Amino acid sequence: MLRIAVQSKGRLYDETMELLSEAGIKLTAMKRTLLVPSRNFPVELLFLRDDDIPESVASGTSDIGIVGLNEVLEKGKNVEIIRDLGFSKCRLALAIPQKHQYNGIEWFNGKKIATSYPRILGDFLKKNNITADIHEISGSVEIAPGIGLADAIFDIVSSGSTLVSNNLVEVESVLASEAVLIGNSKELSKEKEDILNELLFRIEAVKAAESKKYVLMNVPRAKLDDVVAILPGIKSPTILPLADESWCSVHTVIQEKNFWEISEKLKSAGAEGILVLNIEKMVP
Ligand code: PRT
Ligand code: ZN
Repeated sequence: MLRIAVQSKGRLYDETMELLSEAGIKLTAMKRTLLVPSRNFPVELLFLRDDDIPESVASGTSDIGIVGLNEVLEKGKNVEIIRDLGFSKCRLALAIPQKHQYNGIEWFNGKKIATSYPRILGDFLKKNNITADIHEISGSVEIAPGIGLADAIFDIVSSGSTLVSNNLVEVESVLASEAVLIGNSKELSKEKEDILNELLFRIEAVKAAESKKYVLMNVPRAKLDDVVAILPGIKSPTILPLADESWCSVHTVIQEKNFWEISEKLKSAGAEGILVLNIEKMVP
């Protein structure tokens, strides 16, 4: 049985559960107890506050964990990043009141900065030879300058709207973060290692499918070469006959981000009835 530490509630929860579910891991009735085993895969989930996940993994209480990179770096525990998971993307940034003129990082010399991330901020300031007063607070960091508690803040930013509504402006982006899968350096038993490898294989299949679409279209046989030349398929596209022998059906997989550009070219090359489908998993 492999134990995975996950956030019990909060911003990481939904997508963590979705990823595990897409990897085929079903839980026994989710009563939101602390430790929930899967009913079809040899893992159990330990539900924790995100702050406690790095320590739980470092100490070996959990074998692996899913948590924000920001939390991993701030806690400074002895854990390894196994892979990026691509969700809960955000950044840790320095922000100052809009009314100030900012002309470079020296602005922060002698200033008081409120943050919940004193370690990451301390390292950043040191690297840039800035001497500032780090004021650690655990929540509502963005209101600190407005109430005279600090001159600036160092906090998580996603859309930036929290900064705007507190009359702050981002001036230095320090760390790009996202959810990561972490493990510890302790050697896993053969049994746990096999489970982890199977889990990673499944995560790989889910992630590989995420950015891709299955595309099918009808193409006049006479235009087939032109259409195939446009398609950046995984290998070569599948070509199936249609009842009308002068036409065929072409199936392939493309990167979603390329879809609009390619679909224009396909239409002008003669493709019709282009269908785009989601792919659930891609097993290499
Ligand atoms: O209770 P627990 O300790 O488990 O949770 P928590 O309250 O400490 O963390 P939680 O659930 O708020 O966030 C968990 C993780 O989500 C963080 O550690 C980040 O890795 C990630 N994440 C992604 C974010 C955001 N996006 C985010 N926007 N964490 C916080 N925010 C905050 C941001 O600071 C701002 O105050 O959300 C607010 C809205 O952001 P804007 O920029 O979109 O306005
Ligand atoms: Zn937390």
